[in-house]
Amino acid sequence: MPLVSPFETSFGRIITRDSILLEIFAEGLIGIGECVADRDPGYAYETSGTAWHILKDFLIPALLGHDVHDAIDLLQIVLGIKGHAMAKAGLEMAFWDLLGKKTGHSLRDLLGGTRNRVPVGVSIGLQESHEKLVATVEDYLALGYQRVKIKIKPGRDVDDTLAVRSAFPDLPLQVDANSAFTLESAEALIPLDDLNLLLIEQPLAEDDLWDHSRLQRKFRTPLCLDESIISPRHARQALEMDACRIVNIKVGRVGGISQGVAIHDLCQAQDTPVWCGGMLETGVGRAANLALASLPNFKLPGDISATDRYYERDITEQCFTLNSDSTISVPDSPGLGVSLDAKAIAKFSLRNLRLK
Ligand code: NPG
Repeated sequence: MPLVSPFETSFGRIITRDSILLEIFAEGLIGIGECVADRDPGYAYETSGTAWHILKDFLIPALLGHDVHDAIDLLQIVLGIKGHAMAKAGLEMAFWDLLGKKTGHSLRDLLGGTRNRVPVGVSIGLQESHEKLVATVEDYLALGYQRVKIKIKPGRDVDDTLAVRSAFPDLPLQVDANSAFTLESAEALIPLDDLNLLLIEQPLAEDDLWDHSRLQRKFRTPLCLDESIISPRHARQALEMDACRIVNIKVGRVGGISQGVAIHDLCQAQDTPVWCGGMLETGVGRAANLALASLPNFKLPGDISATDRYYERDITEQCFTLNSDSTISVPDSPGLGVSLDAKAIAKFSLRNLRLK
């Protein structure tokens, strides 16, 4: 699916987005889910290719014909399959949608969400110049977004952030390095501490909890971990060693909605705020993000923007729009609360497989 504008991060430039859409057929109902693995292994090791393989050859065969009562059951069935969180999460999302449709409850209600609309922000990729960056921020503020995240990488860090901060002194602003620094090169980020940022996201490598805790000691600004938090256990360990003070939760990265809820609960018990990350999802994954972000400890705005920030044409019949208070409304029909636009699916489909 072509993005309305290219999205550039420290790990590369995304121009079109691939995703795997899952449909589970059971008891006359269809549950839909989205696997957010990207085409390239820049953000994480999983790709749409590895997810297709793991789903087709392992996860779906393990599930077919089983009685599955809840998400815990589902995760139990796939427990022996190591890793591949995004593949598992796509399947689990389709299961939640099915469960919601069967019981007549929205995903928000199934999860115990407490809000009808959730605060959101916009994530802005690396731009070619400071002028372009500031102009892009301005455009999104004019659309009503009240929180901005910018991407940084070595050599494009403090100056970029300073340009935005100088132009918008009071803007709730955060930066995301997508693991592009080392403990040594992250010294260059120290001046960010004076720019009143909400957080600095994932400066160091994903498998580097310990160095994040060494780095956090040098900053007053909270570090936030994204790539490093791949399970509730990693979240607990990160908090125990003060490797971060805020946690980003992404359904795909943590292996499913129920894992996301577990991390939410764990952080809540320790007074650590969480927020919902985004992966340029289609309307399917966006609906799941909104339901998750309606839980009470999602204290910071999510990377969940309106449909038109990503796609001219989405694959769901519903579009998400920004409310005037920089929130997006959480779907309240059964399950994810979205339905597929068959014509859009036909237009964008690259391949198709049905397993019985
Ligand atoms: O609004 O969905 C969004 C994009 C938010 O910056 C965003 N996502 O590193 O968190 C990230 C980044 C991302 C995009 C990661 C695509 C992986 C794939």
